[in-house]
Amino acid sequence: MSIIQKIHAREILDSRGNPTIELEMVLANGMKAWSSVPSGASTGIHEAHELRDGEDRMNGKGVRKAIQNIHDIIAPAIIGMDVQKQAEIDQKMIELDGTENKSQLGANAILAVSLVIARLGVMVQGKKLYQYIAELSGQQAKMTRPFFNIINGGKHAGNELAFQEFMISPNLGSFSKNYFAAAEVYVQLKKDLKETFGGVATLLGDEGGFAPDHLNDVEATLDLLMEAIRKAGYEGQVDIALDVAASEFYQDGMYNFGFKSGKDDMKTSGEMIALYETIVEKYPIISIEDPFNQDDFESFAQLRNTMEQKGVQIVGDDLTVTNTKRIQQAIEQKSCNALLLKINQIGTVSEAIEAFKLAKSDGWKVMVSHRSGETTDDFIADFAVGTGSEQVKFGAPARGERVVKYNRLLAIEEIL
Ligand code: 2PG
Ligand code: MG
Repeated sequence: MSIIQKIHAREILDSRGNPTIELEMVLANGMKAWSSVPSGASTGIHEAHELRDGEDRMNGKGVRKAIQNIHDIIAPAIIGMDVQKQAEIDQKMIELDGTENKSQLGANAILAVSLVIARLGVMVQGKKLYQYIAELSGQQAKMTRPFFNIINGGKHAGNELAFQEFMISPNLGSFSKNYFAAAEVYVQLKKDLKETFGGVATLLGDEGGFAPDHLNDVEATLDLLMEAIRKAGYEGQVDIALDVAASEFYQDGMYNFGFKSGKDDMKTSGEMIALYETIVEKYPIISIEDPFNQDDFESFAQLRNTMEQKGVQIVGDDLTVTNTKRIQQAIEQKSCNALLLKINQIGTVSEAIEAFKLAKSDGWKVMVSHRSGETTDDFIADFAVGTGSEQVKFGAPARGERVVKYNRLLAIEEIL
């Protein structure tokens, strides 16, 4: 009786106050589940299409058309199908859409359905979601290592910092130890910022990290992190990761560090590489995401080549957009050795698993990621454990839409 009987979607708000989709599905046996869909701000141009209404209402960001597509086109096609047929249902939606980037129905519409199908598929089988994902992906479920974004810049903050994310990753042997240590560093950093720069420096960016208004220098920001780590008592036990999100400040073949202040400060790719070399020597950096523009496979490869020996991973996000074609190109050009995996970049659970597998086939690490605009849906926590992905980033160890995912990992760790 795992037959889909009813689908109802509604417009809700995400963590930035923008509309997004929440969806409820009911089976013939009375089982029910819900899903909701996140949304990025530093969105890669090659991502699947997020359908927005584009009218005056809600700054053009309404999702009523996407919801109408769910009710009028997707629902009639999949009502009556067995919810356990994830791959078939995902494929059906891809065909109904018929475009390369899901622009007809909207990747947001398709994703809401794909996520809830997985949730109900597992309920029917009486399993945990991560177990179900492990079966779908042919992997062994295992705990993952968290990366916490505690200083926000780029498109996620009103400050002048060009780099988007400064993440800490404690390495204390278990998820729960890493989680609580990160929270201690986070609170210490807040104290330090307040004492040194005043309360305004503790205002937050979109992912719950601090967004100090006076900072625009990469090394000064890293120094603040190192100081908070030391004072919190974790010196030598916390690694650092960066998401440069370089496409956001790529202008005319150069990188404009002054893109938010209006005072141009341009660097070439060569100067970017020199900057990365310097900070990797000085700080315990183990991961750099999107160090160059989203089509610059060559510079990525150049950096990967030098960083690999130093134990620093190069992560593709806007470059690879959880898309097997882009990942294939990155494999051929040796552009990355880690994949940032965002299910909504591609639009279905099945395709996200394909992307995962392809990255793995070349020995990459996988980091499962939230979006800067989030909901309280914690699906990606189970997805990370079920695929056995080595790493996750869900933002700061603070704010409801971020901690709901980390808290889910705490519960999974108890079971595992
Ligand atoms: C990123 C993400 C998530 P956004 O660039 O990695 O941190 O940001 O969702 O805005 O694309
Ligand atoms: Mg990114």
